[in-house]
Amino acid sequence: MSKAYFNVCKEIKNITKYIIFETIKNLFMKPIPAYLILIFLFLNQLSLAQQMPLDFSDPTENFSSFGGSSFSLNTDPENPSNEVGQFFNDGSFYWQGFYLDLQRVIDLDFQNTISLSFYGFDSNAHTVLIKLENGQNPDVEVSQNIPAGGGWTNNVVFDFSQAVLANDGTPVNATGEYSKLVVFIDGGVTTAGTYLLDNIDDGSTEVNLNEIDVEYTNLVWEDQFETPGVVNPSNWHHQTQVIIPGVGWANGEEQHYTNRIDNSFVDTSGFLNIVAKQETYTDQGLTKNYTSARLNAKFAFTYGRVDVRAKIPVEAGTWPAIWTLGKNINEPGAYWDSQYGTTSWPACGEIDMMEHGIFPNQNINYIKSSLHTPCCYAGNPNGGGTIASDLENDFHVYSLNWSPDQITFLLDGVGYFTYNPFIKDDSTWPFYEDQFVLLNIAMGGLAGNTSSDFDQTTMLIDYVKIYQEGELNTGANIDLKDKVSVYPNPASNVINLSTSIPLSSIKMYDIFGKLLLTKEKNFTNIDVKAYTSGMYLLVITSNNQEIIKKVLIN
Ligand SMILES: [Ca+2]
Ligand SMILES: [Ca+2]
Repeated sequence: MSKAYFNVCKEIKNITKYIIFETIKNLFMKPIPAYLILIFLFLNQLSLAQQMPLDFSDPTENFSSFGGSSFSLNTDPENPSNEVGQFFNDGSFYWQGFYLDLQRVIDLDFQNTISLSFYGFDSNAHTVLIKLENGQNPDVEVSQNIPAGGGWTNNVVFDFSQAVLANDGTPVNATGEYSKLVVFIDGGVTTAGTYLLDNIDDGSTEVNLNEIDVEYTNLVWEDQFETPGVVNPSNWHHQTQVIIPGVGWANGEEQHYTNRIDNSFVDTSGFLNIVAKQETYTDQGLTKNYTSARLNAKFAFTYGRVDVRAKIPVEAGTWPAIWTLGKNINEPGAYWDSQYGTTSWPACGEIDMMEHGIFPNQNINYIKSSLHTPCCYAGNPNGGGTIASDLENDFHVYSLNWSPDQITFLLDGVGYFTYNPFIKDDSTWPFYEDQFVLLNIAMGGLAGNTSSDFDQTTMLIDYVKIYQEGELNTGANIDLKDKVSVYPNPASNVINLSTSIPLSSIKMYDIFGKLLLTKEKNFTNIDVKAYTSGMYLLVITSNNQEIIKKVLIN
């Protein structure tokens, strides 16, 4: 739904390629041929966020591979009811490996060992190296020998209190959280082979990643669409000014948005109707083949829950959406632009609660939720989808639960995707300022063509409700950890804090416990330019409760 101009795709590819090149360079400590970078780029897009421990019973426990290796799920040759991971090296490269990006991090402060079971089809001795990346601390690794003999070797323990730094081999008692698990089997030699791994265990227990972390129960804004006729102008703004002058809307879309009652109205049954029609319509010097409506809520908020009960159209060529944009978006014609429009898309942040119709390879009942931020936008943003029952005929409740620490999307009260980047900074997490809800149906463009007999279609919306924290919830029994986020982390110049509750003090300590600063006002940021690189602790106090956040200054 965003301004996903096609020319940004090239830029994204270049940025992605650079990041991946740097990653690979760090992995191998030397430049590698370009074709490997392309393989890595391709596979990188397929990687799925996962959590430990890994027993391969879940088909999404799917490692990505690089350097000529490949990963697949298989069954245990000694136990047909046990799923295992199969790791294949073709022997073409010294450092063939496998990785998994973890949505829930490995925490070495909780347990500093990782264990696994290894199966060799051959009877040779092997080495397995586990490397942890994308952490609070530098990358670390531990290697273990698998004795000759073949078959299963169970409970091989990798002790990260005796790890080495991946970049120079310095021994280190590794600590902290890491979000990427990398496995090399017989790294450093060009030996082909097929191996099985199972029960990769860091001592943690799987959790429901889509469980919401903060319950928002205080209704702060709603429209139940109970007054038939025009859309309530105190709640909604009709956004009709095209965002690309002389062209129209983004993504090759073919509609004009109008403020006519033909395209949006409240019916006598209590539903907002957004109507997309096929008609020739000229506005702003542009003639389009479709009209529709795009509504901006005249209410913006930071953190909370949005519930929208709606029935959405599924016809080919239609692109219904329920979503939010930053109130600060610089987009002439948007409701908040003239007063607050300082920030370009995607730096303003975009949260797509529900989009339908632009995923041609998906089931007709597939809906997707996506985040657009400076790190990740257009083509392949962070997101996740689910399949609803009978979208065309059933009302569903589409929900967004946005806390300082995570954004969870729910369909009919059941979470199906959570965005929770390990490092929250302006590139991954512009979601610490006001957003506002948008409702619209776009036509054509990424949604493809309509059928020849298309006349018009309607999105029916029963209500839009926004909840925030209740007064009672900000009292003594809050879980402070979920209420305060610190970003960027690592930081070089400034550490920002965002919070939905009042703070009373922040104290910063070095790792030896020496108090470095105390703040009792202006809790929005801490200037850290003067501090040397390393780990520091922030002790944040609210209502006599404390939370400790580890921050890395580099
Ligand atoms: Ca298993
Ligand atoms: Ca209603």
